[in-house]
Amino acid sequence: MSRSHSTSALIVVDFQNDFVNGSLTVPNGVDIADNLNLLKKHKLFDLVVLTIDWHPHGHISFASSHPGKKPFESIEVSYGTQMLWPDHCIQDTEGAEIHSSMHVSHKDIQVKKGYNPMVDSYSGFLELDKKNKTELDDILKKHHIRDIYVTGLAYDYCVKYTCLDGIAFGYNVHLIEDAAKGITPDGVETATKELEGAGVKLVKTQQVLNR
Ligand code: VGL
Ligand code: ZN
Repeated sequence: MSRSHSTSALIVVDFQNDFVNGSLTVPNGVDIADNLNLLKKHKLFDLVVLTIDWHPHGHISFASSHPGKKPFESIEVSYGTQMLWPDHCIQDTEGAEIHSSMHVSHKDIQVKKGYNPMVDSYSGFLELDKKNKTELDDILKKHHIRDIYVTGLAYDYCVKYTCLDGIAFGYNVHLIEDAAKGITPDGVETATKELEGAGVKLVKTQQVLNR
């Protein structure tokens, strides 16, 4: 942030129509829009990155791609267990657009993920098979970012994996807990323990704004 020594980035994960109010709605997800807008408005961050879940039709994570399978069942794939989802965030559809409750600046950098038909990508950094990186790490490195502040949807999936990979890639990771929402309460509870164990710092929007 501007008042601290190290350069920092705000990362907003997957604040897209299908997660806010669409085929894979995260309960109360829309409620974080106010905090996201506050965090963005105060120009506290050197960089704002918006990750975009960006799936082709027939994506491996869609239940509809696996005959006989239903959303929220899981299957075994080459890289482990894959949870199956309703079709969501299909490239160039309205469901993949950023939800209009969040203000988007022309300076915000958008990073797409999940475009590989055969591999899902929860993390903004790395696909689930841990082979292919997105552009995120290179963008952060280019801007000499050391601290990342992660927000968005869903806490128990893409936010969690982005935080864990952030640690693995060597960043100081802060999760702004009142600027993220999860798919299930149990998922959020388990994720929180895992994230704290991994060294992710949990903070609140007001603490960040007052820094
Ligand atoms: C997400 C499930 C499937 C997320 C993305 O953004 O958390 N969850 N694709
Ligand atoms: Zn997805």
